[in-house]
Amino acid sequence: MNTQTIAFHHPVKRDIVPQRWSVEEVEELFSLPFADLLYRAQQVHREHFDPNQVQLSTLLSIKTGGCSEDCGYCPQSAFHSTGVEDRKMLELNAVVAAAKAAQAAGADRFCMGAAWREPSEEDMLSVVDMVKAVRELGMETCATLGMLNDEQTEQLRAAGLDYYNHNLDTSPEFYGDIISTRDYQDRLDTLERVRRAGMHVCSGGIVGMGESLTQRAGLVAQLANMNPYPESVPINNLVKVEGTPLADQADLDPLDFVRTIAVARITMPTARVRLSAGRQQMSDAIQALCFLAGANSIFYGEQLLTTGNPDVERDRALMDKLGMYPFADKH
Ligand code: SAM
Ligand code: DTB
Ligand code: SF4
Repeated sequence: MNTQTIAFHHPVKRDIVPQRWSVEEVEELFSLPFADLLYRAQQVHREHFDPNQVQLSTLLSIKTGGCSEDCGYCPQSAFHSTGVEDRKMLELNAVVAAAKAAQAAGADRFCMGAAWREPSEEDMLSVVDMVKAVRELGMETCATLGMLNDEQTEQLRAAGLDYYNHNLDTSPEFYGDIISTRDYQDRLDTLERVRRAGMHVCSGGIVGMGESLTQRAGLVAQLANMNPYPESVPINNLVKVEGTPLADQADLDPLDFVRTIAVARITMPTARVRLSAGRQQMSDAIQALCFLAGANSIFYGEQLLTTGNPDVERDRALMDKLGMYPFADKH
C-alpha cells in the first residue's frame, strides 16, 4: 500500500489513497475463519510496523467523577451511583509528578482524562499548563476532555498537544441505546475540529455493550472511513462497573474481541491500534492473540481512569514472555 510519512513532533505514516469500507465489507472480515483473519491482519501489521514493538501510554484522571453526561458504560456519570466521588481538578504539580513516574516506568505517552461534557474557559487554562509541562518532559501528550470548540482546539494545539482522544464509542445505530445527552454528530464535529487544528486524532470505541455484529462492524466502518482515519484507535472491552446500566451485560466472547482488533488493523493499516480498557480481566493468552491480531499500543500502569489495569510487573513479564519491547526503546 502507498504511504507517506507526515512530518510532526512524532512522525506518523498515512495511506495516500485511503480505502472506503462498507459495513457489509467489514462484517465479511469479521466472518472470516479465525486463522485467515489473523493472517491477513498480521500481513498488514508487518507491512507498516515492527510487530514486536508496543507503545506504552499512561493514563491519569485529572478530574474525576460528577460528569453531566449519561453514558451507560461510565462509572463517572452523575446519572449512576457507582461510588466514584466527584473530585476537583488535580494541581499542576501532581500531574507533573505522575507524568515523571510514568516516564521512569517506561511510558512514552501520557494521557490526561477529565470527566467533563466539555471543558470551561477556566479549565482550559489549567489543562494548557499541564500539556506544556508534560511535553517539556519529552513525553508525547494526549488529552481527553469531552467536546471542544474551535478556540479550545486552537489552545491545545498551541500548547503542543500531540493527540486528542474522543471516542465514537459505537455505531450510529446503537449509540442512542447507550447515551442520550449528546449525539453522534457532536462527536464527529469535535473530531473534525481536532483534525482541522492539526493535532493527531485518537478515536475508537467500546465492544461488549450488547451491540450486534453489524453494529460492531458499523463502528469500525465509521472510524476507517474518516478521511484521514485516526492515527490512534483505542478498542476498549467494556469494564462492567456496579451501578452503571451496563453492569450486568453478558461477557463478550474474548475471541470476538480479538477479531475486532484484527478488523481494526486491516481497515486502518497505519494506525496504532490500542488494546485499551478490559486488559485486567483478560488472560495473557488473549492479550497475546490481540498482539498477533495487530494491536500495538496498551495503557500501562495500575489504573485506567477509575478502574484497574494490570500492574507494571505483570505487563513487563508479559512483554518479556512474548519478546516484545516498548516503542521508546528502539525509537
Ligand atoms: N469525558 C470525556 C469523553 O467522554 O469524551 C473523556 C473521558 S471518557 C471516560 C473516555 C472514554 O473512556 C469513553 O469515551 C469510553 O470509550 C471509555 N470508557 C469509559 N468507561 C468505560 C468502561 N466502563 N469500559 C470501557 N471503556 C470505558
Ligand atoms: C479510551 O479509549 N479508553 C481510556 C481512554 N481512552 C481515556 C479510558 C478507559 C476508561 C475505563 C473506565 C475507567 O477506568 O473509568
Ligand atoms: Fe462523562 Fe466521558 Fe464518562 Fe461520558 S464517558 S459520562 S462524557 S466522563
